[in-house]
Amino acid sequence: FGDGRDWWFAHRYGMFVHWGLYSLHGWHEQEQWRRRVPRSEYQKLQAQWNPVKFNPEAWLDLAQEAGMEYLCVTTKHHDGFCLWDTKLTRYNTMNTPYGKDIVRQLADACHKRRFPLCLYYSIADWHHPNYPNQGRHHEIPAQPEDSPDLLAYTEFVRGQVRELCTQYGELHGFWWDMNVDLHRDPSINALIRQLQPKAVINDRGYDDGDFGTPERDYESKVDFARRVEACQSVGMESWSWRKGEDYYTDRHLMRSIAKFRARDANYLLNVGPKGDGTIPTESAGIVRRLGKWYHTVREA
Ligand code: JFZ
Repeated sequence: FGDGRDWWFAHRYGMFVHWGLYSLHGWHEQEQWRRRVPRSEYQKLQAQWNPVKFNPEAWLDLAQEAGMEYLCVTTKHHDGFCLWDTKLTRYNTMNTPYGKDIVRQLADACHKRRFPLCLYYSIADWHHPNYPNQGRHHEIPAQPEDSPDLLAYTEFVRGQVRELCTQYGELHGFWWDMNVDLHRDPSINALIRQLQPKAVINDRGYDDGDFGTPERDYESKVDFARRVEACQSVGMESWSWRKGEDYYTDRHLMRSIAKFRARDANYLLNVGPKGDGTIPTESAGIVRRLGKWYHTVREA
């Protein structure tokens, strides 16, 4: 890049975190859609959000122990629930029994130890009345109480991006997900670039961004002519914590990480904390064991 984003080439391995209301049930981050839970039902989870054991230092300790060099966390997944003190919707962590800003705590902890922080943000939104849900892939059916308006929704996204890029200090990345509409508005990435010059931006947003984001099933088709950041969950079924999850073997994950590292690509290994804020022992164990191996690879 030849600018502030170059940190990314020296930090190849990061921790991805999927965490939100869905973590309370421990099934899947797309529970609302996959189980066809009515919105009115699903949003009751807001009254149960109280992750009293959440400790950003513990997450970062684990990441650093494992040789990971940056963090990327879901500020808003498809369910629309926001983990920060947003003024643009009441569907956020402040209006819960917990009542505290998660992104604030993570950002403070990251800045204190100079650990790069990237923010995941889903454009698909199963809660916002302006998001034009039409029942396409990764969308719920149109809801009677909705007022679909893609341009109004885009302004909502812009406002949230502005909050995230101005209220939490330095960001090192913005990780878009699921622009189902393929609505293109390059001014949104331009805003991020203006406010956060060190932030790398992936290709799932409003333009092609800085790099491609292949997932496990797409490894063979990866276009390494582009810059790449692969992402992979430790669990086989879910990105968020799942009770009784089948975890990948260490060997499988090592091969995957090594494959991308050998191509000078970046890699996000994902864990899903439980509803109480702790990272499940199985996931933490995997991350730790891979870390022992990764330290030897990195030095080599
Ligand atoms: C998306 C989400 O739907 C999922 O819940 C998770 O957050 C994951 C990281 O991202 O799923 C995708 C998005 C894009 C592709 C595959 C799964 N893709 O481009 O291959």
